[in-house]
Amino acid sequence: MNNKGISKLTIVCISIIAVLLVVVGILVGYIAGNKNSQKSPENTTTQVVSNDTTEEVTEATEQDNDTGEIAEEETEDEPEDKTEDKTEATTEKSSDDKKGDKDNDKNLACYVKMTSGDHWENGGFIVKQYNAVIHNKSKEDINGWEIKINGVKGGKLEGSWNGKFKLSGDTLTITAESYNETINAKGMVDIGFQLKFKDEDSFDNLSDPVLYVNGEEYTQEYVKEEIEVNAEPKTPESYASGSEFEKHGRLSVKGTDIVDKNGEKYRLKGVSTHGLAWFPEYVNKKSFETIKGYGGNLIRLAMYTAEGGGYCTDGDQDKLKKLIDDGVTYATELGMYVIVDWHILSDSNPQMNQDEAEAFFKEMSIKYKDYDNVIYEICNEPNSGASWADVKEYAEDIIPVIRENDKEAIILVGTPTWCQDIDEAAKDPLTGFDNVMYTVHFYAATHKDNIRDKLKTAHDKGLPVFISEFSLCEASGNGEIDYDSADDWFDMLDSYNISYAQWNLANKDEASSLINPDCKKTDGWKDEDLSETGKWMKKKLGEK
Ligand code: IDC
Repeated sequence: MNNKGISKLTIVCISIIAVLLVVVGILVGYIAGNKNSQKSPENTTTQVVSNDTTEEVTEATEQDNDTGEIAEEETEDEPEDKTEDKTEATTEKSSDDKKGDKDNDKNLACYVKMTSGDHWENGGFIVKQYNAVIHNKSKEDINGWEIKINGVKGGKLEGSWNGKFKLSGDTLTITAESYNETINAKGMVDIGFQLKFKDEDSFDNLSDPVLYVNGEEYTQEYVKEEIEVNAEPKTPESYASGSEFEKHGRLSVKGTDIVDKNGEKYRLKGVSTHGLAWFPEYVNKKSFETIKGYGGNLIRLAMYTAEGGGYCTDGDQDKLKKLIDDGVTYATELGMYVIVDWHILSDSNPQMNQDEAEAFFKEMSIKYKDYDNVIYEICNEPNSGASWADVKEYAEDIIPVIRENDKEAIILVGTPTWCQDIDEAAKDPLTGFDNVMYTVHFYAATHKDNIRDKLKTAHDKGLPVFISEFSLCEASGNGEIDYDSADDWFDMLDSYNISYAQWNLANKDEASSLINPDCKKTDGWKDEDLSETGKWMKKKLGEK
């Protein structure tokens, strides 16, 4: 072979190698591209499906969240059509986070909302707990209800409560017990059960629950109640000179703290009225002035929505609103802060009277938008079947109603189980709103370390907490007083700078009432006029 021949061969060989390199390069790029696309939310979705508590799955979920973020970042550099795909997939993902939660049609006047809770292994089965709440948003009582859930094939009932359960073939049928046959207008019925399957995927086959009334599938549409709101903005006359309000002005929320107009940490402390309909005589300027004299800077106006004379039941709405207006005026003139409290209680889920709540807060926020001392408490104590998901949904509707008028006021949101489950809110707080706080309520003789632990968890996670109601006695509002437990509570509240209002400014014959039952004075109380809890309140408000 001559030199020329060798060089020709070399050129051919080099060319072949070059072509091969290019092909390999393209292939590697393609595979890598495919690998990256595995981070896309589409795949993420599949991971979330196994919404488990095992370590492995927790990891998957976390990874998931990360991936969600990555996916969003990637989106920016991608062609438009792909971006659209990803947005859709992300939406899918977030609804998939609620996997296990099933509703029948929420546009119905009466519907079932089914949520799944914990699950665990037992004797080769996986057991999952479900909660099904029938919400009757209509104005009529519902009788003879029945729920059917399909896709239960291969499943077994492990436990159930508040209903009669029959599992036959593919279908689980739930009918009423004698005590919950009637679902009152605006009421709810709360049912629970545990299902078990051999494998986890089977849970995914469960259908949405279907509600039947008197043997017929329920189809009545929910018609939103349009409530006329007549409100004019009011202008505060004056705030007492030298008052707390004059010094601290409009408050806002920063981290876990309330801060004043200068950005300094601030703390509200005061009392809550009893139900405005029951003890209206304590809504007077001198009464509030007496609390101010003890060192208080806050009055909470508690307006029951369902109990006797309640705003949404048989109450005189104009009279109740007049009491609120008087209360706001007196507090303002005295330079105190004032909470307008939508005091749900036996109407355990704020969604029951949501239309009225929207109209009410629309009116309040139009009226008091120029009052920098007004705070809105959008639901006192969700309880019974009301989950944090329900409360959150409600808050996401009500807060914008207030914000439309009052851009900055502090808004207090109740938490499930009579304002004990603050940890639930901390797991999934509201997003996109400023100046929102979450409430904890305690009755020192009943609620102790277990609730304080929840408060600590929430505080550690950075959740701003407000104690809009507490007393030293039992949860009934009566019974034993536990000073030691109250001290334990206040050690925590003091160290976290948590604001509070003590229940209740009235002379009812119950331990939580701050005035002695035989004292008829509605202001200017001397020590002998105050109950045991009243004396404690005076001392506490006087502390620096
Ligand atoms: C109680 C009152 C009592 C009244 C009752 C009505 O103290 O006089 O008859 O309500 O149901 C709460 C509630 C608050 C309760 C209080 C004491 O927010 O309305 O007031 N409490 O039971 N949560 C925990 C305790």
